[in-house]
Amino acid sequence: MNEAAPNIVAGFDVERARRDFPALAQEVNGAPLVYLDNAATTQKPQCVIDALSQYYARDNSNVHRGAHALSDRATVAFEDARKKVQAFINAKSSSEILWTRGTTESINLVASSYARSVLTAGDKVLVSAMEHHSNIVPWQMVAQTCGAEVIAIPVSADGELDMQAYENLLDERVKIVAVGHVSNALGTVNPVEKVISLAHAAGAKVLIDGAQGVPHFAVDVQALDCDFYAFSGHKMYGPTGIGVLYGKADILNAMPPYQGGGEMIKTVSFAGTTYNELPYKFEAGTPNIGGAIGLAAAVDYLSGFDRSAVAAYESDLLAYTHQRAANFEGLQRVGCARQIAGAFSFLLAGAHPSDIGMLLDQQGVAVRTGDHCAQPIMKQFGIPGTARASFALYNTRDDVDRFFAALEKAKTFLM
Ligand code: C6P
Repeated sequence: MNEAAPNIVAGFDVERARRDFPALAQEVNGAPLVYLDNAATTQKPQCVIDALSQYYARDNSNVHRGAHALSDRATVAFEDARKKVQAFINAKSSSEILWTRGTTESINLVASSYARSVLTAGDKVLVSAMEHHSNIVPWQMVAQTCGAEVIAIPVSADGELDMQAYENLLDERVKIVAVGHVSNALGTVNPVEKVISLAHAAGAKVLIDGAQGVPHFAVDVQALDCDFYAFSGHKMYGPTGIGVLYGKADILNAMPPYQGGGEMIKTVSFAGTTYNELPYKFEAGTPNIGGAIGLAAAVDYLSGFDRSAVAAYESDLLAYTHQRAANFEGLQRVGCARQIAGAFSFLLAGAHPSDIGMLLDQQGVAVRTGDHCAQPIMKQFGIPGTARASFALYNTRDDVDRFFAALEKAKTFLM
């Protein structure tokens, strides 16, 4: 560890946390792994791996269906997981927690069901110019079918939402505002409380894409007063293939179902079908039972920490990264918003981001390169993409030092 590196910051013991993640203790290309691709997906703590393997080893069964002990056990664990997620984001009721495959499916659900039923020709959906494609394309697909428009809220050269332009865009034709809590490409933390209150004053509903928010700080959907909040299990130490859509009960109750099939119905006949109550109305087919149980283990894991201590630790790490970056010749930060979480996007003069990624990987340092599924903001900045180091609670100043040492070495090949 770097000499100045605090092992324990604000009551959070990072070395202890690192021991929970078996994947971190490996060498890649002959060097100890420095995993800085956490915005893509985080590593999993042993308790999540154990929850998954115990479920498949002992309790594997379908839920809400079987008349036997294993099905009862699986159903109890699956519904307990929903309650854990409810408490984790402080939703009013567990029926407001819908299981999905992840953020992408959560947003598609709202677009296909809610947006399709409310949008008419001339209506508008506002998204920010820094959104992930998952929070742009589903709205475009629906807007195309009904003559509505998807409009980008401008973003400054620093990567901040232009709140004045946003206020100017809000009129009675805006039915939906969809904004990321934290940008995966730039790390910008958006002022979502303000975004939500302004949208509500204009009569619009708000979806917050929390894919990069939930992993870094505590989220309270009632305090935010958002109408929908979407996130993925795999970016918050849980399994892939499981995610959450939170929605206010009155809105979800009024929405048509998303997919048809088993579980989402009350009665089926050729004369007509009636639908199940929340949350099952939106959960057609056999769900990802193991995934939900694994996600509950991740919720338990995160909840075992003082979340504000972890957030302070991560923000100290990012500040240290920015400090080192400022003294690194040829490095240009992409995204310099006043409030940043999780991600550090950058370019090296004269080097293509994918070459940076490859040269870092050869030294055991994992980062992501490319447009990060955020082509509109890359286009605005006039760049094809960036290299991105993204952080989780188990990263250290030593990781940051090794990252810059590897970057220094890469530079000798690139420039
Ligand atoms: N961002 C990244 O490396 P899914 O794939 O459904 O779990 O999440 C999609 C998604 C939606 N919104 C934001 C803000 C995201 O960051 C992501 C996923 C990954 O940045 C993969 S592109």
